[in-house]
Amino acid sequence: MPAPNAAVLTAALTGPIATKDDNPHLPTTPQEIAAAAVAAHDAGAAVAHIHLRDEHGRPTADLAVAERIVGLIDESGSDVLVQLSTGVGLTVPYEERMRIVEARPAMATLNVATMTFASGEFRNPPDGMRRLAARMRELDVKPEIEVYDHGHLDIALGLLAEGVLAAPLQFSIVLGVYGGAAATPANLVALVDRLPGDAAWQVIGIGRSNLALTAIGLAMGGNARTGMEDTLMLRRGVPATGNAPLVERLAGVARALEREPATVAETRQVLGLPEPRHR
Ligand code: KMH
Ligand code: ZN
Repeated sequence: MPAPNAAVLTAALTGPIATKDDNPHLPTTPQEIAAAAVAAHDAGAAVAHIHLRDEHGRPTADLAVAERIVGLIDESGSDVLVQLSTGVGLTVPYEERMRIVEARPAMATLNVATMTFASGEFRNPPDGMRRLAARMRELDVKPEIEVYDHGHLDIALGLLAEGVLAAPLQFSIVLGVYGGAAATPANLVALVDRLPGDAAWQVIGIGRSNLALTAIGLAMGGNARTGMEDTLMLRRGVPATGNAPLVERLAGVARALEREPATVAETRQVLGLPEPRHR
C-alpha cells in the first residue's frame, strides 16, 4: 500500500521548445537526458517525462533515440519510471509522433485536441488521437492525459464513456500555455472538480506559475510536475542549473505539506501501472 499522503513527483526534463541557447543546462543528448532522469529520481521524482531530441537538438520521434535513453537509464541501475511524450515537438508530423508508444514505455502522453500553443500550432487530430489512445490500450501503455482547458476534459471523459480510455484515468492539468487556460488557482479548482473520483491528477504550471501552482496542487491532494520543460528558472532571475534543483525544490514543498514523495513502487500503485514487465 502506498503511504496515504504519498505525492507522485514527475520531472519533465527537456520539453519540445527550449534550446541550450535558452539555458545551457537543458539536457538534449541521450546521455544528458538519461543522466538528468537519474538525477531527478535521486532528488525525489518517481517519473521522468521525456522528449526526444536528435543530434542537432531538434525534437524527433526516432524510436532508436528512445531506446538509447531507456538503455542508458537501465544501465545506471535507476528504476525511475519513463513517460515518453507523444507531443514530441510542434513541427513533427502526427503519424511519426504516434510511433513513440511502440517503445512500450510505462506511460506516454495523450493530448486530446488541436490547439494554439504559444506562437505555434499543436496538432492532435481527432482520428489520429483516437487511434493513438486505442494503441496505447493495446500495448498497456498508461496514458497521461494532458488537459489544457475544459473542452479537453470533455473529450477525455467522452473517450472514457466510449471505452477508448479505461479507468482509472491519469490527468495532467496544464495551466499557463498561451492557447490553453491561464495559470490561476480558480482554473485549477474548476478543472479538478470535474475529474472522476478515481482519477489521479497532477498540475503542470508553465513558466512563472510553476512553483505556486504545484504548491496549490499538492495542498489540494494532487501530484505535481516540474522540470526544465515547464520552467527554465529556479527563481526570479536565477536560471535552473538542471532538473534536479527544480525537483529538490518541489520535494521540499511536498514535505512541508506532509506529502512524502512517492517511491517508484508507490507510484505504480497510485497510478495503476502494471508491474515492471517494461518501463
Ligand atoms: N509542454 C507541454 C505542456 C506532451 O509532452 O505530450 C506540451 C507537450 C505535450 O509537449
Ligand atoms: Zn512534454
